[in-house]
Amino acid sequence: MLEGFTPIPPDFAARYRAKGYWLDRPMGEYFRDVFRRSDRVAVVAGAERVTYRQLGERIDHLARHLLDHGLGPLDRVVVQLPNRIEFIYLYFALLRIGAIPVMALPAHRKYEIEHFIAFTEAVGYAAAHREGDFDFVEMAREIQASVPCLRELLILGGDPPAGCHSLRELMKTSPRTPASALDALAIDPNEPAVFQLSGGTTGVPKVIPRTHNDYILNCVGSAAQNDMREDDSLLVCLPIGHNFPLASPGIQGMFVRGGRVVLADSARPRDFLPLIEKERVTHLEFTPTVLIRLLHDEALGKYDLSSVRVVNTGGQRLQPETSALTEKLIPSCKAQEIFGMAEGLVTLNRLDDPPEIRYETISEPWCPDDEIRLLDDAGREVPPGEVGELAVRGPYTLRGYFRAPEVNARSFTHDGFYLTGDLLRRHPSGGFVVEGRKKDLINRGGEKISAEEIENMLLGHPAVRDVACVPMPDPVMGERTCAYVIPESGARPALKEIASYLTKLGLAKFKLPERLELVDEFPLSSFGKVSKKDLADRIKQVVAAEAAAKG
Ligand code: J2J
Repeated sequence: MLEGFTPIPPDFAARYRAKGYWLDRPMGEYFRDVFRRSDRVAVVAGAERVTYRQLGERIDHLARHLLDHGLGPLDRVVVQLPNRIEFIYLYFALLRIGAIPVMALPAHRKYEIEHFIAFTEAVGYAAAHREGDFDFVEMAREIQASVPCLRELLILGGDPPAGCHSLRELMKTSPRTPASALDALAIDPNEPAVFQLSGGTTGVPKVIPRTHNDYILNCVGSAAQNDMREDDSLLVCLPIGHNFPLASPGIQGMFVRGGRVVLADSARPRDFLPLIEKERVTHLEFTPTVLIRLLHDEALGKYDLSSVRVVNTGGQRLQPETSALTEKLIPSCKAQEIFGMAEGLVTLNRLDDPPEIRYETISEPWCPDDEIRLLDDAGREVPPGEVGELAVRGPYTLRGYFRAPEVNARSFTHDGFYLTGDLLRRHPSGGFVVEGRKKDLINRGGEKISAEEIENMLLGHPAVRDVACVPMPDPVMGERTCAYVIPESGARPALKEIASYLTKLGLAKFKLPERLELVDEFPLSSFGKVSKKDLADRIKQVVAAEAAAKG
């Protein structure tokens, strides 16, 4: 077993196998067979249409190149590619050789990427050459100077400088390793297949190991609940490496069901609307933020969306009003909320449930062996109908973050339930309702920002004596980050200055505070800790008063 990985204990594993949840097949081999069995179109990416069989061949081709470069089972490769076909080639090629893709987001910058590479001891990094005026190759070189394990740079687009491999070139040139080497690799399906990243609550993002066994189940189960069929097509406009568009059910789920994946590299309605019409897309996966933008975009009425059957949202609570509006403006569809987490558990509400239940709840897990408890602060189960912290144990939920014994000690119960930090209530219909959360993060349009991470960085600013970051309500993003700062005496730091300080440290832009409130002291809770709840309530009131004043 990979050092630092916590497997599911043998008695549970035996049960999950006996019940057929775990297939005991490596993901690369499983998807090899998925790609071989069909000549239908699997992916539409720009002008390219790639069939299942072609996809399988190209993935194997790239996988052989990866073996040529000395990559192999359990090697980590940080993947930060945009929504292009090369993402799909590389992701599945890494799985094919048992190497572990570490799923970074395109928005991450040096601060995050360097941490992922150093922490997972990644030997490879894959990225676009440039995005706007940002040069990822230059960033990778800087990281290589301080993190020597990073050996292989796999670059998309541009003309990569010496020492980097161009993904497009690799697709064109012949690998040395024979095709037969792929099926001869020893890959244990109980080992981690993919590292997801937790938007998390700790100072640095946590690494989530997903095994071959659990990640196949994750997409097979959620695709069935999502009513994906062979004639269907899924639009992917969220960052494809995120657990939702990747596997819940996402592209993995759509491939298992034999349908088509349509890649969009922008989540702007005007960019993806023409694709929905042209490709007769049936399934959309959005965050509520993207959906709200779409519903209020005047371009919506200009396109034929009558092919759309299911509009999924996940990452944040979908308000019942938004579900109703979605079904009104796109009458062919049903809005289906997904409540999921990179750590495992995914629930999708049932498409045949009446609207009152679909709009209100996140239903129940589709897997009968997802065990759910709602706990009070003392760790006891709350009475039915009351709000408690969601704790979950099951065949595709992690038993420990990678190399994080201290975090694990507080994130799991002694009997292996993962403490999600989400507050849920059981609905009389049997499903669950998300009521809030107790974890210390900001959920900005579905992107999770750890308050502690930003606070730790801001404490290094010379004008900041103390800082507390809290969510500030926002009609479109759901939440944005507000930083409450106690300045050093005589200092009056401005928001711009703080943002440019964090940017210089290499922090991703979506994590920058968007409001700064200077205060003399923080309200304290009864334990004497900073009361974030009071601060969050305070900014909520301020924002509401400002909105009222504006009319
Ligand atoms: C309220 N909060 C939600 C929802 C996630 C599918 C969909 C989303 C994610 C995801 C995912 C929510 N209502 N419908 O991995 O497979 C919040 C919860 C949860 C956290 C997980 C998937 N859907 N959330 O968002 O790992 O707080 O995964 O614990 O990024 O998002 O975040 P993440």
